[in-house]
Amino acid sequence: MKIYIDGKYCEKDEAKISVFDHGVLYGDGIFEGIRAYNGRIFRLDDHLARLEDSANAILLKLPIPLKEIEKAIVETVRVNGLKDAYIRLVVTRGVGDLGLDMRKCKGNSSLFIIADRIELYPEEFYEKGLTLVTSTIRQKGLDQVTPGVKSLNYLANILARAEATAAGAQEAILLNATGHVSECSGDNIFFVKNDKIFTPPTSAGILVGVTRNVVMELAEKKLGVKVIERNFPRYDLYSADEVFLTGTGAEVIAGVKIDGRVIGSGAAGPVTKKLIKHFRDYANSTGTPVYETVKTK
Ligand code: PXG
Repeated sequence: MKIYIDGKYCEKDEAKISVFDHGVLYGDGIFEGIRAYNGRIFRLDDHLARLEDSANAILLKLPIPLKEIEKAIVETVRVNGLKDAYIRLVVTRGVGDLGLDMRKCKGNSSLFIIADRIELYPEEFYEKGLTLVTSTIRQKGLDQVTPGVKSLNYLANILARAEATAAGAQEAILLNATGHVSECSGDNIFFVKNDKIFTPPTSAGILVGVTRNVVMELAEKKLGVKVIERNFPRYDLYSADEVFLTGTGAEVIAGVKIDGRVIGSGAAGPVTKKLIKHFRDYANSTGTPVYETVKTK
């Protein structure tokens, strides 16, 4: 496996960064999780735009222009010979001293890109759905570093996921400070009630998922249903006809049991199944090509 670090490709064992990097010392940095399907990178522009927004929000200057980051992502998938891949891109503040002052990171920020095979939920989960629990951990408030920034501070999400695992569930739902549903530890959340689809608005404190946006588009275009963004308590999930999650890793997947309550039929429902199919068809038919060379006359 070849890993991109600041313009060079190294073998996995040699892919290392400094212990003085503020990404390690303080979680000072940002990341993106991106998929490639069948030799094409899915919604790369959306991921790059979110990366740029995250960088701007934390006063981080990207080490190279976005266009060059795009090239590096494509190249990293290419040198690893992957068609279907999970791409993890990280930008850290770079090397500094032991203080919090970001001005002490005198060099550039650091960029590394890993392209690997993807670990997915087994296919049967797309039929039978996931078990979810509500986490005791609250979503970060909007007056903190907004959950919209995909920062390297993922401890709350990791601990929420650990609560799910301890309860025999696959994902954890995070409520925000007002008790409304925000999102899951690594996925956005939707529910279906009486043929309407709902999802929390950005003001609930969510990462604005690339998959979330695609699914909202597909719901409107393919099912003729406009997704309603509004705040809701977890009781709306308990009484929903269907609940589903969206994320780069999971794509679209049902949540069929929440805090011990069975949701709808207890398996992936008709709307979720349609969206799973439309999403897969779309993901396999679009994206930035990794291998096709531009034809010149
Ligand atoms: N909320 C959170 C907190 C996330 O981390 C999403 C929503 C969905 O966003 P996208 O843009 O992926 O639709 C995420 C994304 C992993 C992994 O390794 C996690 C994510 C994405 C890819 C891989 O667990 N989370």
